[in-house]
Amino acid sequence: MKYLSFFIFSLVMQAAGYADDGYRLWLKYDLIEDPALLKMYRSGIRSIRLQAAETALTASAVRELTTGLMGLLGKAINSTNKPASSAQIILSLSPPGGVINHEEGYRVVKDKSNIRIEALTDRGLLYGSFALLAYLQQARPLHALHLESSPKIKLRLLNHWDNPNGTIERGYAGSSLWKWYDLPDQPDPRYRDYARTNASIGINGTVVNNVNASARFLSREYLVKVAALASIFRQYGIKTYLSIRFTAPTYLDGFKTADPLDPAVRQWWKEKAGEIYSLIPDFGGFLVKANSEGEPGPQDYNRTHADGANMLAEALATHGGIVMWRAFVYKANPNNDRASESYNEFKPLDGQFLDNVLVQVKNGPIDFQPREPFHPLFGAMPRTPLMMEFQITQEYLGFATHWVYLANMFKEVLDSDTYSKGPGSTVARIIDGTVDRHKLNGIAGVANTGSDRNWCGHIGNQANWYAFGRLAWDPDLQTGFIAEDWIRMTLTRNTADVDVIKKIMMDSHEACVDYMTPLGLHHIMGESIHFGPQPWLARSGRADWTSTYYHRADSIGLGFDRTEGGSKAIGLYAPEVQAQWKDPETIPLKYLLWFHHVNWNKKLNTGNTLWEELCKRYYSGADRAAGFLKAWQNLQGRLDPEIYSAIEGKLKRQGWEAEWWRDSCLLYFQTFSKLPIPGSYPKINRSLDELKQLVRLYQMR
Ligand code: BDP
Repeated sequence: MKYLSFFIFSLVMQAAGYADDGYRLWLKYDLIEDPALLKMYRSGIRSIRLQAAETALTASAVRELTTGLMGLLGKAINSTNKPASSAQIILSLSPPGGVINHEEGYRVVKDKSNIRIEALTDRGLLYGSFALLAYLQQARPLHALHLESSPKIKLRLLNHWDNPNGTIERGYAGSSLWKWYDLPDQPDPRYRDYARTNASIGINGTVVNNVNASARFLSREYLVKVAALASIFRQYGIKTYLSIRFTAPTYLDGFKTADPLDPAVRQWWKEKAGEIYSLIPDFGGFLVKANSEGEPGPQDYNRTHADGANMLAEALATHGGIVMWRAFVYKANPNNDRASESYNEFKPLDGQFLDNVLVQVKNGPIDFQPREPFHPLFGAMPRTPLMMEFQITQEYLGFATHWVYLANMFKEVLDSDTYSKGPGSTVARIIDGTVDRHKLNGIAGVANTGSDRNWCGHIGNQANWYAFGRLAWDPDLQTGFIAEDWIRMTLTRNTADVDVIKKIMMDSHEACVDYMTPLGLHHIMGESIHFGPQPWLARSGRADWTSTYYHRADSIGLGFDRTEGGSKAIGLYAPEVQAQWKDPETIPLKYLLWFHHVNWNKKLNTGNTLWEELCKRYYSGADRAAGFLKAWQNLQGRLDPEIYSAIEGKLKRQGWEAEWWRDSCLLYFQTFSKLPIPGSYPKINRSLDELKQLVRLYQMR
């Protein structure tokens, strides 16, 4: 009721001319503007009938349909028990063995007189209802309605890096959504909107706290708070998971050890699991960052990652819970190549994990850089389900000031062929379990949400949350289609304007890579803040936290030699992949400097020398960012004014920051190449010293 009244309130506010602050994300349900279409919808949809048992999930489905249709059609569409001869939305469970063969799948069709949402389960009905609403929101014709879909990946999770004090690690959209001090007694109405939004894109799980985890989440005091969140999320088919601190027994119960082979420690985890499940019967399981960046783990007790994961897995197994053990580890060894570390530690453990353990691997071997080749573990651990970890929050892609449509980056990784079982063993087919026949499989995205009214800091980057969900459901979807769906639901249904926005989005990742880290460069950003350029960073707490470690610029050339003659990290990939990448003549230019140290004057297949190509990329990237602003400004007066100017402001900032990156990187690399920036480009009229000071300002206390 509370929710409905809020919704009506927003409708009234809108009708009164108040602008859109982005809160409603892609679930806007604004009145259909086209009179003919509105008429068609109104005559084709007059009631809703649930022809299945009422459960929490079907109740959510019906509630969402009622609210959505009220907005879209501008009139109340009630739910009824009575069959109608026509214009009814009927939600029913279809027989097993029928057209739908997946427990989360759905079918939404229009027959002669009614609209049918069919699924094997109440969860499928919920997803089908959202699919119908999305279809209507995009102003598609009723007579052509035929949607059939089922997810290819089983666990589709958000990971929140949210801390108990309300801050978010690498969060750029305000503070945490979870108000731990108010929970469990005063749940924020926003939790339901969070859950609805996730369900609308098929996300079925959420890890609510940071991987750098506080032990307090496992205390009874906090578990009760987590249970309050879980009780809301559950109504939308979302399971709740926790990141755990490996040494929790020492914090919470005075244990002297957290050794995973110690019987008392094992017993502690079993009892803890029992306690969690008594409060949260459908609890999902644990996410673990261990022996990584100072977090404790089994290696502190001379045990392996498998020992640690299996202890937890055993405690959760009787309750149906799982462990997601992260492979993001890299020892401080200045002589090693960080790109090989995680592979070297985890590959030998293949086959040693219990059945309810997944190893969660970041998309690339370093750390969520603007572009990385796929992580060499994909395809290399056939006996272990590998879960994908993408980062939706833009830690290394300009925070919430740059509009970067990450779907293209995700897709590039998902489509990469590992060749682990011959051609076609793409990363998508590894993580969905097809290649190595894993029933348990999953994908996670580090969330970009926060307490900002528009949830993501940048309204344009709401699309990344959306696209993550869509690709998690079906990694084979085309990113252009996803962008279009999102734009039509979020910004405009005008086809010409949709095209303008889609063009910006579709070039945005490539442009960002060009003005930040073109040609395979990586990890040259501002120290610790991970914002702005700092390619000159040569000293840090660890060698592999500097920039010079990665770009290796010298008087001869640029790039990290990871070939046989260098760090040999290329050898971690399948021979077919190595064959493409080992030769600087054949490697796709986007990965060139990731794997090769290339002479400044070397001619590339573009006809330019490396130096010329580098200049071209930096200038072109920054120019395109400026072009995004211009293209956007053509939309003035055609979009909601508040959304228009919010994004316009961000694009101005992005343009400025793109030039900051361009100027810093080119002036710095020029100190090695000693070559002029071709005169055809506008002259850089600031000094390297000024630019060095700039990033320092952002880092200053
Ligand atoms: C790095 C972040 C750090 C995270 C870490 C992780 O800078 O804040 O804790 O990843 O994924 O990218 O554990």
